[in-house]
Amino acid sequence: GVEQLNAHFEALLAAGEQIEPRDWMPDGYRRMLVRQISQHAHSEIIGMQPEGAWLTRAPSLHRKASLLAKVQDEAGHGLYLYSAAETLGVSRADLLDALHSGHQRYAATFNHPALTWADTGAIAWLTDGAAVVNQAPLCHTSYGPYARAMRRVCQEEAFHVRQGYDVLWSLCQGTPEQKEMAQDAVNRWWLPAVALMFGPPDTVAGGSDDRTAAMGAAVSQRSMAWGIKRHTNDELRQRFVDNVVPQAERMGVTLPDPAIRWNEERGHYDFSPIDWQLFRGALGDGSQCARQRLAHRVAAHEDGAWVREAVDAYAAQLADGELE
Ligand code: BYC
Repeated sequence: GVEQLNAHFEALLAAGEQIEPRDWMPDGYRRMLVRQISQHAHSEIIGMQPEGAWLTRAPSLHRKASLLAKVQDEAGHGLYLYSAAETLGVSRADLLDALHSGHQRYAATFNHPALTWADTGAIAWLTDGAAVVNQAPLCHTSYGPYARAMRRVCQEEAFHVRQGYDVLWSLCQGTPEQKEMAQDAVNRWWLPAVALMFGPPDTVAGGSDDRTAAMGAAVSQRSMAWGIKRHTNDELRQRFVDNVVPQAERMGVTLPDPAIRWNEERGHYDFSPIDWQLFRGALGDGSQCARQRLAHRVAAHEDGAWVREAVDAYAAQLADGELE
C-alpha cells in the first residue's frame, strides 16, 4: 500500500539516494518540484529580456559576443529545466500556458528595467552571483533530473558572474561618468538580487505580515525534509553577501546598504534584514515592466508557432516512413 511505498521513498531519501522519475513519490513532493522547477524555468527565459535589450547596443563586438552567449545560455537553462519538469508528468506546453496566463510566477527580479549598459554587468554579477549561491546546493537536490540539470546550469552561471564583474570592472577603470554608471546600476540591482533571488526570509524578523511569513517558513521546512532545498533562504542570502562584499571593495563600488559591516563575532558580514512587506512590494506584479515582460514573451511564443508546427510535421513524416 501507500504506506509501504512512502516508507521506501523515505528510506531512499535517508540513504541520500536520488529519486528518479520511475520511483514512487508522494503527491506533495511532485507538486512542490513542479512548482519550483517551473518557476525556475520561467525565470530563466523571462530573465533573458533585461540583458537581451542591450544586445543591439553593446559597446564593442567583444562585449556583444559575450552578452549574446550569456543570454543564449539562459535560454538553454530554461530548456534543461522544462525537460526536468516534464519527467514529473507535466507538459511544457501547459507550463508555458501557465506562465503566459499569469498562473505561475517567475523571479520578480526580472520585473526591473535594465536602464543603461552597466545594468548588464550588474545583473550578471549580482543576479547570476545570487543564482549560483542559491543553486549550487540544488546540484545535490533529491530529485535526479533537477540535480543533473543544475550541475550544467551552475557551471555556466559561474562564467556569467565573471563576465558581469568584468563589464563593471572596466567601467570602474574608466571616466568618472562610466564609474558613476556602474555605481548607479549596482544601486538599482542590489535589492532585487539580495531580496528576491533567495525568496522570503526564514523568520518574521522585520516583517509585519506574520501569517504569510510563517507559511513560507513551513513550506521551506517541508522542502528541506524532502531534500529539495538543502539550506534555508537566509543561510544562502548570508553566503551571497559574504561573497560579494569583498568583490565590491576590490572593484570600488559601494553596495547600497549602510548596515553592511564585518561582524567579527559571527564571522559574517551584517546587512539590513529583508522586510517581508518590502519584498512583496518589490515583486513588481502588475507593474508596467512586468506587463511588458509577459507581453514580449507571449509575442515571441506566437511568432515561433511555425517552428513548432514544422517540427510536428517533420516528426509525423518520419513516423510514416516518408523520410529516410
Ligand atoms: N519572485 O515559494 P516560497 C537566473 C513567491 S534565474 C516572485 O515559499 P521559497 C537568471 C512564491 O511564488 C534563476 N515571487 O519561497 C536568469 C510564493 O508565492 P505564491 C532563478 C516569489 O520556497 C536570467 C511566495 O513568494 N533561480 O538566475 O523560499 C538572467 C512564498 O515563497 C519569489 C531559481 O529559481 C521571487 N523571487 O522559494 C540572469 C532557483 N520568491 O506562489 C539570471 C530555484 C518567492 O504562494 N528556486 N516568491 O503566490 C528557488 O530556490 C525558490 O523558488 C526560491 C523561492 C528560493 C527562489
